[in-house]
Amino acid sequence: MRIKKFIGLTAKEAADKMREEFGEDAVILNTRRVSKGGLLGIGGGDYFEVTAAFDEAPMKVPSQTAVRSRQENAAANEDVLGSLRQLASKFEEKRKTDLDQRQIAPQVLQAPPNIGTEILQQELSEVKSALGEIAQHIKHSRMPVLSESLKNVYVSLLENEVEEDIALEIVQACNHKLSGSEIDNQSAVDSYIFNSIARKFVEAPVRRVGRKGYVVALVGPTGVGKTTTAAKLASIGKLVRGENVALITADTYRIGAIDQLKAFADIASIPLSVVYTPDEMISAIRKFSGFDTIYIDTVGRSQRSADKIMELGRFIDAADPNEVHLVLSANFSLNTVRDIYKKFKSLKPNRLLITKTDEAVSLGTFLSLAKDSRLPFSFITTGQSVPDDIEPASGEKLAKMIYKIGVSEWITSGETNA
Ligand SMILES: Nc1nc2c(ncn2[C@@H]2O[C@H](COP(=O)(O)OP(=O)(O)OP(=O)(O)O)[C@@H](O)[C@H]2O)c(=O)[nH]1
Ligand SMILES: [Mg+2]
Repeated sequence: MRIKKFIGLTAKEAADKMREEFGEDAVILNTRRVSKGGLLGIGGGDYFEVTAAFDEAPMKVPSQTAVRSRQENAAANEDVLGSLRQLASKFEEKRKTDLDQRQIAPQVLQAPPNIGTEILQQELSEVKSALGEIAQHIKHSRMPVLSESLKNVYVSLLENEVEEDIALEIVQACNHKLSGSEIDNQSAVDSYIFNSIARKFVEAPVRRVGRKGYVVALVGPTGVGKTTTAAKLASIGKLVRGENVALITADTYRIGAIDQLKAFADIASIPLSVVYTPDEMISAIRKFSGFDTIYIDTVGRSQRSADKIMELGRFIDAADPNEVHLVLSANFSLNTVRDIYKKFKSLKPNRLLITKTDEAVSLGTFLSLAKDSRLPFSFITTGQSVPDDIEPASGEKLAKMIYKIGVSEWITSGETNA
């Protein structure tokens, strides 16, 4: 997707430039008038700025229903664009008149605000708000023909970083499943949407109790919180579940990495082994085989260095873990998350673990990863405190973090009362 700003003396001129370069499929994300002084912001060199996005990826073949709804949307957008053009020319006329007046009688316009300027100001703000509404319509151009409540859900999902295809799938299934009266009932819609998001996450299999020498390894890019999470998991194992736990670190690369885990292991009285080679990993696993759980912290690797990930793979193979958690920060973009998953797949992760959810705006991105990988999510971490800031990642918990801007909030804020 390309995003670009187009500038013109009028909104129409900026939109025309956009269409010339991006074609008719471009989506306007924002339209604004940039004021450079002058009376009421007019006549001082103002210009219009249209921010637009254009998807360069090849189009997927849409379903019949999607084709129909897109055709309807295209027609609706044409209307909307027509209105936009009309408003833009009205705005342009007003601008010209004002400029003319300024040339004829500058002394009048430089006078203190009077009733005339108040009316002008009011009209300008009406035009501005109309332009805002139109931009909002165009922004969600793929929005299918849906009831008001489902439209709000769709927009809310997109704003929570759920991919457009997944958001469409969720609202269309809801539209299909619920009866007419249920669709008008906000809590019925909310509960359907919430449950369908929760069901998209696979539950992690339950570990068999009483099995000794269970090995859990954490892998992932640099700085995501692997060491902190290993410390949290080991402390909970020891303090909450009363297990015999041991720690192994294979991070002998980063300065201070060993000291970081050693300081924690000393305080928590958990044995720690530092391994420099895959052979030492085999020995350490053997040494701790009588322990209930062995947690392995590994060196952070950039997804861009395939050879370093391969080298890490030799340590993981030597450990032969029961669980390999791919640790990802909630702050990552969808593209980054996809790239990391692709590159770390060779380490055969069988769990996904999300850190730093306390810093993230939304977890919608992870719905896409759940779909691509079909892997269960094990834990989410919610802060830096060891061991408090960690929770099991149930489907409900994740759904709550994705569908958190409930439609009910929109209604109370008055946005859907029109
Ligand atoms: N806000 C927040 N910070 C976290 C969380 N988990 C870890 N951190 C912080 O993230 C930073 C990096 O944590 P580490 O545990 O050292 O990360 P790492 O993945 O082991 O890093 P490398 O070993 O360098 O790859 C530290 O400042 C942690 O306190 C979390 O859930 N929320
Ligand atoms: Mg670390």
